[in-house]
Amino acid sequence: MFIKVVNPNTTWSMTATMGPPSIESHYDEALAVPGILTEIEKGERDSVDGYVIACFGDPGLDAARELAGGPVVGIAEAAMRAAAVLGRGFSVVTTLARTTGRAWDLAHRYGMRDACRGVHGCDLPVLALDSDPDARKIVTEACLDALSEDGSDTIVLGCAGMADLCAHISAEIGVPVVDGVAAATLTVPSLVAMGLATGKRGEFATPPPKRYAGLLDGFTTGG
Ligand code: 2AL
Repeated sequence: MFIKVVNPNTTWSMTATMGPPSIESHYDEALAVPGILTEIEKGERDSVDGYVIACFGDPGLDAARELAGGPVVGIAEAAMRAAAVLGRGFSVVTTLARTTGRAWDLAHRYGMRDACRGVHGCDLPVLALDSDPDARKIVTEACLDALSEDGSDTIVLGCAGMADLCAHISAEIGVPVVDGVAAATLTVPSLVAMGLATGKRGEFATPPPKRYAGLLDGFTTGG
């Protein structure tokens, strides 16, 4: 089984050549999508069985589902669905407050509006998760504040860059802490093992053949 984890920001990616260094605005998200779709296209040629989109805004998820034969799972969707079976309510703790609107949009989209009790920014830019020596402490405190403010049962970490903080935070705060990268990278092989993939008879069918020009020349579909 061959699962491809697409990291939409070029900072943590070993392969992407096109994309923003971090994703923390709608502009960043939009600019991340061409690089993601390029990686999915390449993955289809390499017979990849399924994909993870490893950015919490789940950028390009629907388009990736149209292109890929196998299942595609975003880390926000995987994390929210996992958290929803671990308790009645969860809180999302993410990077900058400006990204909370997108997380709420996704909670609505995934039918998680009731389970999602709050979305909290902790004023850390994505790249500061790596470089700020206080990052772990700041995120842990934001998780504790979120739990008491929202009365939630679990925490969802709202950035791929928080993955390596998960075990520590979980030990510190004593509630389940869901890292979407782990949730999605374990969900995709489960779906593949069950022989399941995106339903292709309607909305997620392969995009119709179309010639794209200019900047989008490389995205022409249908040979
Ligand atoms: C993210 C993420 O997961 N990766 C990235 O670059 N930005 N999400 C976020 N809310 O900051």
